[in-house]
Amino acid sequence: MTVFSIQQGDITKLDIDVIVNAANETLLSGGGVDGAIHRAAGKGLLEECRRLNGCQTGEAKLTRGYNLPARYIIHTVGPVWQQHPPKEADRLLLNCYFNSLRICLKKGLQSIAFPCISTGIFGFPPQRAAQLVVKNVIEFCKIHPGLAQVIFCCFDIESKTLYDQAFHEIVS
Ligand code: AR6
Repeated sequence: MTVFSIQQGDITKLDIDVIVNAANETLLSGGGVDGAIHRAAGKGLLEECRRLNGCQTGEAKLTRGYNLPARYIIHTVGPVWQQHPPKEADRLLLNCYFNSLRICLKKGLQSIAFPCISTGIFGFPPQRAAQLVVKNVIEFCKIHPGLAQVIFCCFDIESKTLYDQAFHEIVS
């Protein structure tokens, strides 16, 4: 059975098998959580990312964690909210989560932490994302057992409140 938790804080500090990066299609670093992960992981990460030839929206790619406490990083690219009809943006956002979880299952990685993908610079409405993500990630893990722990790592208190609400709506 998978244990889910919602935490507030900096994802780069988590000592866990995998943290997920909300990257862009170049995988060559940017601002937000992407910049924080590259700063904390060190130069080796950018060198490995250069060899990956980018990543399409909704897809996900694995690298080592370098100087992070996390052993691995999964880089995924969320949708830019303004560039898609809402239902298509939902589908692409969920692909980021599902493809990241699939990599963990395939590699036997037990614990993963996600940031609130696309809800910063990429402009996806945070409440819509929280409700969509919590419901569908829980469902995915029921259908595909094998992960021990999934953390939703919220940077700010507003995101954490939205995730707490979404979680309670589902379990109540
Ligand atoms: N730990 C956890 N969450 C964080 C951290 C952190 N250290 N820093 C920020 N967040 P964003 P996006 C939260 O903008 O919307 C980059 O330039 C943040 O508060 O990082 O997917 C990439 O290269 C927000 O809730 O990612 C892309 O070009 C969430 O992480 C673009 O931004 C996502 O915000 C991706 O935009």
